[in-house]
Amino acid sequence: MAEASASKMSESAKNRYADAPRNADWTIDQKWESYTAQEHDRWNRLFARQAKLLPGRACNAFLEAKVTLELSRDGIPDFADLSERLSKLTGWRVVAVAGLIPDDAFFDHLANRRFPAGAFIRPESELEYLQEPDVFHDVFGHVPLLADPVYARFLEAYGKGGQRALERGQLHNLARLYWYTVEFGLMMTPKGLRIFGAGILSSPAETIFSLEDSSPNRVAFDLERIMRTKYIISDFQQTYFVIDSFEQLLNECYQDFGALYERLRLLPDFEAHELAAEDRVLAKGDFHYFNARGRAA
Ligand code: HBI
Ligand code: FE
Repeated sequence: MAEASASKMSESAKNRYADAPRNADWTIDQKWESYTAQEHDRWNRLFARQAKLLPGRACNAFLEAKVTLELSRDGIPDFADLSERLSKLTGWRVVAVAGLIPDDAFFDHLANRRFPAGAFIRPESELEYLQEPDVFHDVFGHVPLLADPVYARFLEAYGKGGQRALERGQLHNLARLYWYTVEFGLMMTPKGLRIFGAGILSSPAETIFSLEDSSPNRVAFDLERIMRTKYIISDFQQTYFVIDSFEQLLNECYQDFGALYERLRLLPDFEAHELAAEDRVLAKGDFHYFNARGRAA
């Protein structure tokens, strides 16, 4: 009994929304007025660090939306206030959740242009990296691109695709698409590589690593290849996939996934560090960062 309460304690100590009463769709009340000065200050410090690093590294759509959505306002955004501005642009709204929610609820929200964002902010001790998506990862990392009309349509389509993948029992294939684009995607632009993945946009270290380190592979986006590629959740990516545009991402995903899923069933997976014969390789990684840490490579 003691351990359980201790781990529960650590969960709710880290995330004061862990025990918040929730609705049937897993949303909770953000209770914006309950944020303390310390929590707003932590957001401001996380924001200031990335606001300095991202110009010249994040894609234009992100940098423009950060301004349009007035994300530079002081402190943690009030989701109702932010949703007023966002919904006028693309119909997307931001709804508060306590943390990860069941896949079916998650996809239903995306399919209806509601982005479920964690209401808690990471503790000082986990400023650099945390597993659970907190308000900085979700709102600073994911929300700005929802102001881009093409990306907004892609993520809604992803939500609908997720519901179908769940029914087919092939969610793991679709989760890889989310991971290597929505979370860790790069984009090739006339000015060079730019970031659009939220997991990178909300991480100072990976912002630099993903664009400038010689360790990882960088491979041109290929939907089937990505759906066959395993991923690591506890370290930088060993392979980054690069799209040409959000239009490409949307068009590639407007196909009959049923036939694709059938093919995937018969094809072997790729490890996160592997290159495939059919890859259009933009950069072959030398893996020095991963080898130095004794990671598989
Ligand atoms: N819940 N709040 C939240 N945020 C996520 O990113 C999330 C989730 N539940 C499920 C999930 N992601 C993934 O399993 C899907 O992307 C596959
Ligand atoms: Fe995320």
